Amino acid sequence: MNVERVSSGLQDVRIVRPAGPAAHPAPLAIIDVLACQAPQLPDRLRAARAEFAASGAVVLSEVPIDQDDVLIGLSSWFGDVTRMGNGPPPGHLIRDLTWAPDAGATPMLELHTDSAYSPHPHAAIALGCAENSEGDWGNTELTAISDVVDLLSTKDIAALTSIPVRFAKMRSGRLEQQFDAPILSLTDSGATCRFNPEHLTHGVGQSAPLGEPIAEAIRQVGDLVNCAAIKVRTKLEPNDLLVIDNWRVLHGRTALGGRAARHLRRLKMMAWAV
Ligand SMILES: O=C(O)CCC(=O)C(=O)O
Ligand SMILES: [Fe+2]
Repeated sequence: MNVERVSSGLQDVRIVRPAGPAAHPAPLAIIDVLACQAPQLPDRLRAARAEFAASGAVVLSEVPIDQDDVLIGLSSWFGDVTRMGNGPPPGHLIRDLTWAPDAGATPMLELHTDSAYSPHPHAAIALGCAENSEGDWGNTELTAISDVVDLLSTKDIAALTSIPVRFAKMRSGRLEQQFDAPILSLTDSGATCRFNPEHLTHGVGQSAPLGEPIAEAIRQVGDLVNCAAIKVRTKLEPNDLLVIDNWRVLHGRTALGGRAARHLRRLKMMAWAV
């Protein structure tokens, strides 16, 4: 897969709202407001959405990441922004993911689907970059599941599409949520999957032992998602907003460390707008 960059052209735009305890305005109204200041925005959003539909991921650049309304408005162009599952509880429309050098090195995050343990995993997620680590730290990794399917054997595909496995979410050593489902689904419009090594390890630990066909197929997926020929590694720059289709593209990141702080702003979408 490729991850295209589309400039939003919003670098100098600021939303000015009347003072007072206003609720968030309707997301599409935010886009209207932005388009008055940046008339090229609707065309660029259409281009970004076409790219998202084609490849499952796109980077909108030159986004003022510090403006919550802008993040919510732009993300809503791709799906319904939700607080659900953007926690830990209570969920937030925008969740700040921060790392500072005094936290010490933090291991890599393996390629995964968000909320794989849920009956209906989030449709999409957006990661806005306020600041990022230096060098090879904190790089984003992406793998399209369609590329994995192209390399899987017919036998493994049969096991992955027909045999449910358990995904479990633990919090503080206690089971929070679990769901049994096949890892892979093949439809006329392409492949979708749920795959999360952490939730799979917890889930499989509590369910009946897996038969060899599905155990072997899971090992194959685990290897293939990390195959250098199909995995994309990219570094989010400040003011980038990466939007990922959570059903078609797995995401992860390299380890955190180094001297520079990292700050991403995460939004989650329940349903696709396209
Ligand atoms: O830190 C990142 O780059 C990604 C974070 C992530 O995937 C997550 O919080 O689920
Ligand atoms: Fe994630």
